[in-house]
Amino acid sequence: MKKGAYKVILAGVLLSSSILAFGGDAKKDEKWNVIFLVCDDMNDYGITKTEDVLTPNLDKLRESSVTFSMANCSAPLCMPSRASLYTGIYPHHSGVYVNGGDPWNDSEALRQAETLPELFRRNGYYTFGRGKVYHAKLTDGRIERNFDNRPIYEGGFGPFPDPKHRVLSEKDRFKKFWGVQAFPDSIFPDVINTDAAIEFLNEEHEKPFFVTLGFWRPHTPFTAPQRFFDIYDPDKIEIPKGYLENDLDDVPEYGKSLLDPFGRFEVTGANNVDRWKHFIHGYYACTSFVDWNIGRLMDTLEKSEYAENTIVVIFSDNGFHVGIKNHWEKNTLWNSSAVVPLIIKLPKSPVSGGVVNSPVGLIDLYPTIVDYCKLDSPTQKLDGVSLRPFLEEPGVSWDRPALTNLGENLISVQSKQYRYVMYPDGTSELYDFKKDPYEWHNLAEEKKYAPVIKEHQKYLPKTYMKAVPGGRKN
Ligand SMILES: [Ca+2]
Ligand SMILES: [Ca+2]
Repeated sequence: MKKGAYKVILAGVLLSSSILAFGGDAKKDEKWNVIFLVCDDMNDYGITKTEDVLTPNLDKLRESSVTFSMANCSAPLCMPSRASLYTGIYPHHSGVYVNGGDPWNDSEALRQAETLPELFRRNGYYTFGRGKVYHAKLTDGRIERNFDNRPIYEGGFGPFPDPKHRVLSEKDRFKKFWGVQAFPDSIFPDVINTDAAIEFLNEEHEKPFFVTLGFWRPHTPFTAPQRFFDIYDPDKIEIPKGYLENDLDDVPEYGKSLLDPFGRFEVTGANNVDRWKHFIHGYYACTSFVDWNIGRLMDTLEKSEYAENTIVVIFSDNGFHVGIKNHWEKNTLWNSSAVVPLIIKLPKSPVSGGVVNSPVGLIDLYPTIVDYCKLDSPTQKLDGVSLRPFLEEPGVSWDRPALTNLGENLISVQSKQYRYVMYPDGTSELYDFKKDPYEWHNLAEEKKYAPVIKEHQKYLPKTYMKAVPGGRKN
């Protein structure tokens, strides 16, 4: 046999064994490890608008992963989004719609639910948690039920900028969260926590593991090491393409009432374009800083003994406005807040590099992981569905829309072509984002779209769990 022919046959054998291994069928007793990386307030710029935001490590990772371009959070704020995705329960079933309060005590659904780390532990896994995972404080004893490792160093949003680097506004009661400044690597919680996860991957583990690492960036303040600012030319930073001066003219009053609660856009936006660009520069730097930390961890994984039996899931808890619709941050039901990056890497997947353009939800992560890791079912009913069909065929036909919820009757439904937003006072919005990607033209009042709206209303919850007490708007 010619040497070349042997190579071809060998490649064929390797390929078929790879396909067998995919899905966990090759070695009956082998269990996948799982790494869950949750970013805070990272919008989809890093995965779909790479010409503006530099994320070389995510770009590289995407070549061996499946990327979801229309993944929606269940709630566009840290606490409810995380409570939902780590329990697999929609906000309208838990009553946890916004930040604030004591959700792990006051929501019966959360109290009784098994979180994903708790389920992994029950299934014989070692669970490792670092950084910002849940946002809300867990009830006593629950940390012990979630994680085996100690310490579970959290870290916080710091380092905070000096006053002269902050936005000064009387309305901005969270001044410390808002500013741009460079600091050395060593004082960033994201560096410390990533280092700990790297150390974990370099160790030998007898049990399969579930690692969840929560980054504090790119959430404000936009502090990062200097080199991440330096990769951008400040003169080339543009205001977002999706910004339209009179965009709010066709937004109902209720929608406007959700905007800019602290006057941040007022002092950094259209009235002061230089400052606006300065803050966008900070957001990009922080996104690249997270990308660098993800890259360090992925390089370690690749060189480790776990490279071929570890599932990696990377996502953000919510999106982020950088001025679109005169708004900074999240807390809205439009694409900027609701759509998040989502990347899933399955070892040896034959569809690596694929992109899914159907709407899915972070609500689907829990059932996806249960499916792939063959875990015993959790005690609660899961509201999502496994994303396995996409991970086997990214272009598979899919009719299930994605829900994003901010309160009782305050919800959006994203289908393949439209986003329907409903407010509690009965007003609404409808956007055809295939024709209008920045959601500029509200079609809800146009008669010919009444059937489209009716179709989307079918997916709205019939009832909403009463909100837990103590919630706040932002
Ligand atoms: Ca967040
Ligand atoms: Ca508009």
